[in-house]
Amino acid sequence: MQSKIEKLKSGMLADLKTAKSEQAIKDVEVKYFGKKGLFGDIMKSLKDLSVEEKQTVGKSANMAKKELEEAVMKRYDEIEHEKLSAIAEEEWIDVTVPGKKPQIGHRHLISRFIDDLEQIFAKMGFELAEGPEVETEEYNFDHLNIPETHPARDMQDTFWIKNLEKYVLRTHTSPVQVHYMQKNDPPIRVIAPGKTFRKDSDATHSPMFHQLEGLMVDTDVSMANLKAVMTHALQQIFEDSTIKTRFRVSYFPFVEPGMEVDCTCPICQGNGKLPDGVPCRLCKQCGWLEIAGAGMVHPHVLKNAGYDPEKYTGFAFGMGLERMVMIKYRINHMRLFFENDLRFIEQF
Ligand code: FA5
Repeated sequence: MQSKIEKLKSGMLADLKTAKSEQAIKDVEVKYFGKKGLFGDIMKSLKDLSVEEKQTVGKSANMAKKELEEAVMKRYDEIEHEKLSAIAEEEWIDVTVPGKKPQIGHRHLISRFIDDLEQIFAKMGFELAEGPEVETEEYNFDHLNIPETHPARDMQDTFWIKNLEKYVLRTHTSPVQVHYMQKNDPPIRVIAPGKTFRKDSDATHSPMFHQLEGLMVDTDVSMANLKAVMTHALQQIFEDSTIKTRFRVSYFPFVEPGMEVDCTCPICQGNGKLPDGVPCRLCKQCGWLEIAGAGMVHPHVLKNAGYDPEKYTGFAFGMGLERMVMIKYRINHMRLFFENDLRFIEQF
């Protein structure tokens, strides 16, 4: 009987050794400890033994069972360990490898320039105004004193909205003047930065570009105010307090008188040449750069907005923002702003 127990024990230990999965261990358990298992057979045969034999054989049978149960638990642990080792082998991570730095973007150069302008004008008491980019012909032209037959409509070659008669992509930010004046009473001091659209495309012109409109209306606003605001703003923009401005007569139907605002070239300080005598390429040696259109708000425009032109006067100006950024950062082609080449964008 003793040798039977020993044989059964070594048989079960050998089976456990070859069991390679949890299910295989369970099968071994059933084979030996199950209802009809081999261990059960031995226990059943105990009844045919004498009392003394029953005691010794029963004792060694129980000890063998206990040992085998421990062997089963140990085999389960081994299988679990093998499983985890295989996973660790396959899915290991080298925590010493340096991490990949996430690429952090930033706002576009033009957006940041608009932020700066908002700050500069806010300090002079200018609030922000907005208007739609898809504009009616009425606001883009008529309210600004540009009638249907006026040559200015040809000057600003326009994108018309298909199937929406009389709607255009605004060609300038000036319509915001009228929208704002219709909704607000004087005194007014606002700027309106935003996108504008024209059928243009070359090194200094793009079909979509940005302008910043300025408008100040009160009972006694004069050109002196316009000059002071423009000069201070340009000195802040180019971070150069020696910048001077000059006004040249020009024509915009919505202002009277109308003018172009020039400022001294921030590269050659208005000298036309650099300190070492090299001719200034930016201003083409003339010492001045054209920066904005401006003028005193035309009485018809004040009237279209519901203001009494006998009582109120105002100035307005409109700057092309890409042009100013090109001057400030020495950028030589407008296309660079909008082709989304990161090598360009990341420089700023
Ligand atoms: C105007 O658009 C007037 N609304 C400005 C104005 C406002 C005058 C208030 C008087 C009172 P102009 O067409 O000149 O003006 O355009 C102003 C600026 O926009 C130009 O000096 C130029 O810098 C910029 N600009 C015009 N067309 C383009 C374009 N296609 N691409 C980039 N910038 C442009």
